[in-house]
Amino acid sequence: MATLRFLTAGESHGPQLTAILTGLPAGLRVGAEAVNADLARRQRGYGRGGRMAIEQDQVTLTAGVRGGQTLGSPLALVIPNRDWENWRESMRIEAFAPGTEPAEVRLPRPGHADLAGMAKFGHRDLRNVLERASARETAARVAVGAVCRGFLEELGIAVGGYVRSLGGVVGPEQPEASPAVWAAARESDVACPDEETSLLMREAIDQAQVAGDTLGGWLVVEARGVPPGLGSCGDWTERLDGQLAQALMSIPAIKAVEIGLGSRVADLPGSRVHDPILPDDADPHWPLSRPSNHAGGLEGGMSNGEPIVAAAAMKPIPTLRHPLPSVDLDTGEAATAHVERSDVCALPAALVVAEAMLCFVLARALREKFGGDSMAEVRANLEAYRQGLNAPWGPPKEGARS
Ligand code: EPS
Repeated sequence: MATLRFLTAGESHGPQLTAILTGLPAGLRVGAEAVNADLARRQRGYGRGGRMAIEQDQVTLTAGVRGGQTLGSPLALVIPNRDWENWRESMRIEAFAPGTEPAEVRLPRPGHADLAGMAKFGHRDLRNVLERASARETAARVAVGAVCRGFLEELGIAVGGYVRSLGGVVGPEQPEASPAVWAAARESDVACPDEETSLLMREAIDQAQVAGDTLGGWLVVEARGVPPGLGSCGDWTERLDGQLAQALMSIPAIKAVEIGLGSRVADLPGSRVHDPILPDDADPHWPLSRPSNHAGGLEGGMSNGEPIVAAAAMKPIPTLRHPLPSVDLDTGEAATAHVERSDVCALPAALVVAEAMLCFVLARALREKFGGDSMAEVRANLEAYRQGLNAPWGPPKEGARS
């Protein structure tokens, strides 16, 4: 079935993260090396806490691959948590013997899942909420995204991104969907392609750390080489912009998503928002060009052949070393929120997660449009579609062809 889906399981301090990805065609080259490269990128980043010194994320592929290629069966990916060694007792799978229960977390952190999760699941110990709400889960998404990235690359589609602003420090405007910008961002430990801005961002993180505070920012994710016509205007669930917004918004701590010009469209007249369509015979299969890409590559819920450009705003991490007011759930009295080891800023990591989600959403849309059970079939279907885009477009008018 050409429906791409994935599930993840695993607690932050449990034994491992597990992901299952179904719906890939057979014959896609997959290996731990490419997955581990993205996992390593997600772990880097100025402002991470002590946890990243413990973890060295490495994937094991345990199903769906033979001889370095997918079989067409579900893929299973496992990432052990090295920190599990330190949590074996308090995170044990088996029942706690009476009298050996670990100390409970009872001081909900404003901005975290603690309070709502307690109400929802009926947990006393907030650790039962925070273990899964933790962004540790995103390592599994990055593993899935890396496999999807490999699928996209085989079809000539590249995905990258960068950090546009961090803690209010805004970098200079960057050229759109530029592999050089993506490469420069990969060299920076704040994922910013501009060196001077990177220094200022690091300073902002240092200051936040001293103040016991945390920082967020804006990240940008982009894709080049996406064929027009992915997604659909036919049904609200099929709109690719809606799917992308949901995928990015589902990343922990993301509070806003923009596509193309984003919220700026609200204040501009249509003549300055919409991208003109000009004749241009550089590509015989698509003989037109767009002098601007304010739409971010998406019109009517479909890809339009231009680069996909989306941005996401991450809020500052809610675990504060100088905690905010909260309520002690044992007494109902005013207290300060729970404090535990955490990150000052995880924006560079969130960028890698956002790239992974973009890879997944595009791979799913390609699977839906082009089907196929083997890579050869997918490639042939995509190629036939591209050939069919030849101008003049559209089926011939009745009686126009003899
Ligand atoms: C997180 C808290 C920190 C982060 C963690 C997310 O972990 P710990 O509580 O073990 O110090 O480092 O992120 C990861 C473990 C990761 O792999 O990204 C949280 O509370 O969300």
